[in-house]
Amino acid sequence: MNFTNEFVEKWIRDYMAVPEHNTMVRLPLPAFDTPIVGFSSAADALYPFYKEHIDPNFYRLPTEWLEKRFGHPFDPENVSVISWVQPQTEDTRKKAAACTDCPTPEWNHVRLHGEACNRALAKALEDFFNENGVEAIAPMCAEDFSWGDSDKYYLISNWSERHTALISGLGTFGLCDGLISKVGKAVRYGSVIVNCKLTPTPRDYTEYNEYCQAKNGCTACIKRCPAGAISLEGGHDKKKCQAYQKEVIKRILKERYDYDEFSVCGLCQTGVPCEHCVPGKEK
Ligand code: B12
Ligand code: SF4
Ligand code: SF4
Repeated sequence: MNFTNEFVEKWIRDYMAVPEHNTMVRLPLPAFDTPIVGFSSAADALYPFYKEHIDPNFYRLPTEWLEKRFGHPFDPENVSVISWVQPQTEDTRKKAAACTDCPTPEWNHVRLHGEACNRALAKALEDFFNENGVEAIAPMCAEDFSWGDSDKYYLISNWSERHTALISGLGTFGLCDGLISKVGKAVRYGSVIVNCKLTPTPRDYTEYNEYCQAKNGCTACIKRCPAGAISLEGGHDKKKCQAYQKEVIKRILKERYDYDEFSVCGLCQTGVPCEHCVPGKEK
């Protein structure tokens, strides 16, 4: 079977259009809007660049993920990465944008149950390719996906969905560390590596942080962050961010909403010019 970008994109959209595949579970609402999809070749020079940049001893190339799973070598020229963006819904975004110290339980439902849907999509797509004779792996669902400590970047993982999305033409980083996609930053990402040729999505940027408007004086995410974890000089302070999510958000969600399933913040993703578009390119 020969696969095309259009086929894969439709497969992903159709999957997410099924209500049971796209749900906040705790509320009768979809977790995400329609996904957008990008593609890259494992032979793209940015993959080895990011392996070196993040941690050459820990970060894996697309072919290394396949080789570890299937136990034989793969030709990067024939391997592709399918990367997608799952946009938060307008309702979730608006409610979070109205918050100043802690997001809504809905935002946390998306982190917990929406992310479970996102991983289920990755697993379903991985299974679909494998069943059709194309070796595939979804790193975020793999037993050997892991986080690590890094002197340079504090927290890292052996497969970064944002760096993958950047390589796949979907967007560039913002001052707060979030990746600003074509449909903005209030999103989640996912990906699957497949042993077949798909056409890489052209990147309409050359700089890794091109869409971010900090260079033109935007400080919106700095103002949105209740933890003081974002600055023009230092970018994103992950330690402060993580501590705020684990301690303050956890306490407020319990006190305000009697909610204790999960505790993430993400306030820098809403109420900012890059929330649901590339800033300056709002449709
Ligand atoms: C660890 C982790 C965290 C950590 C650290 C985040 C981080 N920035 O690394 C903590 C706990 C703080 C965290 C918090 C959040 N997270 Co988180 N997290 C992850 C995870 C598991 C791994 C991230 C990782 O691998 N980082 C690797 C390091 C290297 O990334 P980095 O330091 O940011 O990279 C910088 C450099 O590479 C540099 N850079 C890039 N290119 C170049 C080129 C050159 C030349 C140079 C010089 C530099 C440079 O810029 C990057 C950004 O500053 C991913 C899932 C995944 N596997 O991808 C989700 C993920 C990043 N998180 C996500 C989300 C949504 C969040 C939260 C909003 C919480 C929430 N759910 O509401 C907050 C947002 C915090 C913020 N301001 O970004 C989303 C990203 C959404 C987005 N728009 O980008 C992800 C991708 C999960 C997903 N499936 O969608 N998270
Ligand atoms: S809010 Fe402004 S400074 Fe922050 S990431 Fe978005 S465009 Fe960049
Ligand atoms: S997730 Fe919250 S604490 Fe972390 S940088 Fe964004 S606004 Fe600040």
